Amino acid sequence: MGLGVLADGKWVSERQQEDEKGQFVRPSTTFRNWITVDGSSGFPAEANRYHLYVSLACPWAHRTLIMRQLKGLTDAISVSVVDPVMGEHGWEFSEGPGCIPDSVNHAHYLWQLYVKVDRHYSGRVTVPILWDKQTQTIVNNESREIIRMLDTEFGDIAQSDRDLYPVPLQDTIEQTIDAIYQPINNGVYRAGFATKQAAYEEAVTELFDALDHWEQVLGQQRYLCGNQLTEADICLFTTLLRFDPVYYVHFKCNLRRIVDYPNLWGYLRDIYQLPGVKATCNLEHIKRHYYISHPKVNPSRLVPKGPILDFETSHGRERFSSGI
Ligand SMILES: N[C@@H](CCC(=O)N[C@@H](CS)C(=O)NCC(=O)O)C(=O)O
Repeated sequence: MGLGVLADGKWVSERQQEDEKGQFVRPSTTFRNWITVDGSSGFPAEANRYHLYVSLACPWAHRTLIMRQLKGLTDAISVSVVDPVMGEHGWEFSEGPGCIPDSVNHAHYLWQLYVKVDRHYSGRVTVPILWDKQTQTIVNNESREIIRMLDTEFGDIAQSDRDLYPVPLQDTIEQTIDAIYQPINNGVYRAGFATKQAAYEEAVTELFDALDHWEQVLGQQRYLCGNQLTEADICLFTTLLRFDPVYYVHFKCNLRRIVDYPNLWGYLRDIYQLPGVKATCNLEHIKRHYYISHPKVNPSRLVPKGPILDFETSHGRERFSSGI
């Protein structure tokens, strides 16, 4: 059993996800509408209108939860959390620890939401999903775009005036998110889901070259784009958090751990310790999801006990700037 897919509105519990070279291919997401301050897009920013469907295990969905916290949008945007284990029916809702059932659509499986929006939907069923309760549709299911909307389009509804996409840094932020995506955010999956040695080695080499590069950068400045926290940092953080507990072992990304990189490790703790971030980090969900949901990678489905990690120790990164 592997990852499933919708075909003409019907759930199929197995799909091919690598090409003939054994390389993992991630198809692009399909719902790409925008919420805007002025409502010109048809989806005006409003409190209590939008809902996020997330998994606490998923690095892409985790980005949106962090942004919701940092922007002070927890009262305005509600959330459902799927069960960490993706089984025969894909993501599903449950009453397990840390899970929040679907109070909006009362779905049992996540694929039911995609079919509700499009009876003939074909494609992957992924989190995160940004849902519009008013028109009962999926606004967007691409994390990079969802965090941008939460960051820039909610005006006074956002209780924090923190700006993670400041005008002078916008080009740098876009370039940085692009630069980390393929080798790092997607790179761990390219390594872990590769089915041929060459594909795996290429992914791992690119991954560690990129980590080495950002380790250098973070020896000079507090965050990826300078001394100010930006969207790019949220995008990197969710991958780094999962690295030592999961990717190092499960996805065979084992040249080095994040704790072996002094700057990346301090940076990871710095962001973890920002008010609101720790509450979004659930290592139980993270570990259970990966080790149990990918029987092709881990047929025994045993979840390792370790590693012992302390994200709470002082990180010393104030030496670069007082922060945000
Ligand atoms: N490009 C998407 C990727 C989302 C994604 O791949 N989410 C994973 C969870 S980590 C998922 O739901 N996978 C289910 C599947 O592939 O069937 C984003 O950034 O939002």
